[in-house]
Amino acid sequence: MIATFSEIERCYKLSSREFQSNYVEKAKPVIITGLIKDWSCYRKWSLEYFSKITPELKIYVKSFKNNTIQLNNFTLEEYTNILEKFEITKKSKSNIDLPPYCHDLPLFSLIPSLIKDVQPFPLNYLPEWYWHKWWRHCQFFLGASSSLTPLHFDCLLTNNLFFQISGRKRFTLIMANDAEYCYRHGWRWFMVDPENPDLEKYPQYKRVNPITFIVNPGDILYMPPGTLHHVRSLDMSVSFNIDWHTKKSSLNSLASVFRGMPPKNLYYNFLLTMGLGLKVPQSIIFPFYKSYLNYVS
Ligand SMILES: O=C(O)CCC(=O)C(=O)O
Ligand SMILES: [Fe+2]
Repeated sequence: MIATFSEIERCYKLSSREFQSNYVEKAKPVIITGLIKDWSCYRKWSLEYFSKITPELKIYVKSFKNNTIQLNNFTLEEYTNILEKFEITKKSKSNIDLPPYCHDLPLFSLIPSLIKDVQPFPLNYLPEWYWHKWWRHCQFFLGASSSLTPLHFDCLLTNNLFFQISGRKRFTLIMANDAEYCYRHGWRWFMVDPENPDLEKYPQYKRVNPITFIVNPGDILYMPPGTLHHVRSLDMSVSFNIDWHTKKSSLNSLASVFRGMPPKNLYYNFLLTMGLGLKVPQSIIFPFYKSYLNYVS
């Protein structure tokens, strides 16, 4: 079956059964509202708060330029100062350079005291295999207003639950079966810019049905495996995600070796399949898997 959707659904407090049967099994994206409104992180988390707890924490940040990713290192304090200065300067000056983006940082492992700020966590949306120390699989995104993640799919072809904590983001989603019209480069990036598509250069993009919408603080966005996404921050923003397989998606991901998935990704997917399919516990898999959390691809 070919899935095309013209808009994103917004559902208030989905039960885990509805989530599985109406969205995960149908590979249909959805925004879940109302479920995490009592988390204490909304009151507490700001870039300043993170930086005050661990000013010396060394982080890496990314700049997406000309289809490459440049990496830089800062302390958390240095980085938050850069963002603050940017937001102030931006009010009076239009042509200032966008700061780099702190993108895919496993912050719960680096600052474990943050885990208590996202309780109760909707574990029943995830396969039981992930319940043990689920937070180890989360990646954070901290960045300035206007930050951009160019069009891509998540590199292990996992499901993605994305939690927006502060600031808004504009997402454009393209379903996996339209990827062939988006001009892939490398394994998971795409040449087309959905905000300003160049149809002379990329004429096949006319066939695509993108969905664009805004994700607000307190929203959870679900993206099925292989969904292309382009993400523009509209404000200074804090978000995190958890990427996860079902047994079925882990097996599908292994088959992607025939579609160009790099051997390293295959290795990580093999480990996850051992966990989800053969029930090898996290305590055995995770030591081999954990380098994935710092894998830039
Ligand atoms: O929020 C962003 O800028 C990117 C999010 C993303 O690509 C993801 O969650 O996989
Ligand atoms: Fe992504």
